[in-house]
Amino acid sequence: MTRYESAKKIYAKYGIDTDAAIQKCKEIPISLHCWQGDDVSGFDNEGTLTGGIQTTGNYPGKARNPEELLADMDKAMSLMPGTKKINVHASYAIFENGEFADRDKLEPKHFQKWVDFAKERGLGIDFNPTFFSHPRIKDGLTLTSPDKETRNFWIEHGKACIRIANYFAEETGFPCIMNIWIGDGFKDVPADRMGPRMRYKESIDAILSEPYDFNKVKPCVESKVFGIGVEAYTAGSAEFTLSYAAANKDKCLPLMDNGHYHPTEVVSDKIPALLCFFPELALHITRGIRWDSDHVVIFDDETKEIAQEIVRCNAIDRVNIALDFFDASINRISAWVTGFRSVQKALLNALCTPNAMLKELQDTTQFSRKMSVMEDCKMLPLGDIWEEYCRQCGVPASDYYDEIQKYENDYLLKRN
Ligand code: RNT
Ligand code: ZN
Repeated sequence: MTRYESAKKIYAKYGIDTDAAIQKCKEIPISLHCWQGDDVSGFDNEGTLTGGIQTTGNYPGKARNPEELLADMDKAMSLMPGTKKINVHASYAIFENGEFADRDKLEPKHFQKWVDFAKERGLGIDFNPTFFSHPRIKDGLTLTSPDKETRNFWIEHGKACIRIANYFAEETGFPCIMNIWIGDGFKDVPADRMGPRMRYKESIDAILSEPYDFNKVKPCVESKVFGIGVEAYTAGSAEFTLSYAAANKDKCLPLMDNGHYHPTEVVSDKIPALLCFFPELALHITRGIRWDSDHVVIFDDETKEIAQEIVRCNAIDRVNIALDFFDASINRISAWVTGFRSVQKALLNALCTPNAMLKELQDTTQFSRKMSVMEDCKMLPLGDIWEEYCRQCGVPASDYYDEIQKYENDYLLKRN
């Protein structure tokens, strides 16, 4: 008997069909963020990263242009089991020689290379307007700026991005999740908290007045509790964005980034709360550490619990999963691969959990037994299921770093 066959028997005792779990896991799309590959630099300007986010570290080999970034994404994806989408930021527009369009003037053609790349690989594309790292940000503000011209510039950017998101959906045949996140906020105690939020609300209204088919283009609003340099206040707080999404359910979704809440709040608990009200929602899966929201995702308790809730709530088709982290202190391809695989492990683990049995124990108030079964489940041979899953997907189940090390030696180290 192989290790998989023996593991399969053990899981069967809990009523779990591991073949079905593997099959299901293969089908859940996870959106791979392009911005891990170049420390969120983008291609449209030379300036520094702003908006309250930061990358730290200067590991060699960062992608310097579209060719390198796409090659690196390909390498990373070759080590990831399961279904991928790619997640592109507007600052990653690819201009032909000498050409340039500012963010308010971006057009679908500036993203044609991304579409070609996605189509050749059968991938969907998600999209993000980029409201950071740009000279038109006035005093740290974009859509909330008291200056009308500044606001309008960014509204035009948002509208241009809806048109581009629509182009992605049309070309790839997959819906495009288009996430609105702004870093607007204040370092110190504001004198007016509501004003910027009212302007933000009106600005999102204006962006979403651009026509789109909500089945194809799915705008989201992402909240954040604070950013670097905007410690006292962010306009797009949790209450603001969630209320906006709730009040505009016919045209946008709430997006939760699990690095954007107070440290003892957990997104795993918020998922089932939101599912009671929203047909669909979106996630940025990340790993928060103290003040930072963007560490590489690992196979830790909260990642497992997020996946558990998606599976337990039977919400695989209702939760749009994307990754969002950026670490410049380690091999960037390894960061992508480890993060993506961690979410896959968490999903596989959730699919291999006897949820119906555990729910029954809860509903019949057998809490001691429920606890003991939950603890037993932690010792089940998930590694053997993972091994089989990776085998079927044609990727290594472990030791994937050797492959990355080789790529580093052959390509990355030659970039500096
Ligand atoms: C920042 C938000 C946002 C960004 C990306 C690059 O805190 O999480 O989603 O990370 O848009
Ligand atoms: Zn995010």
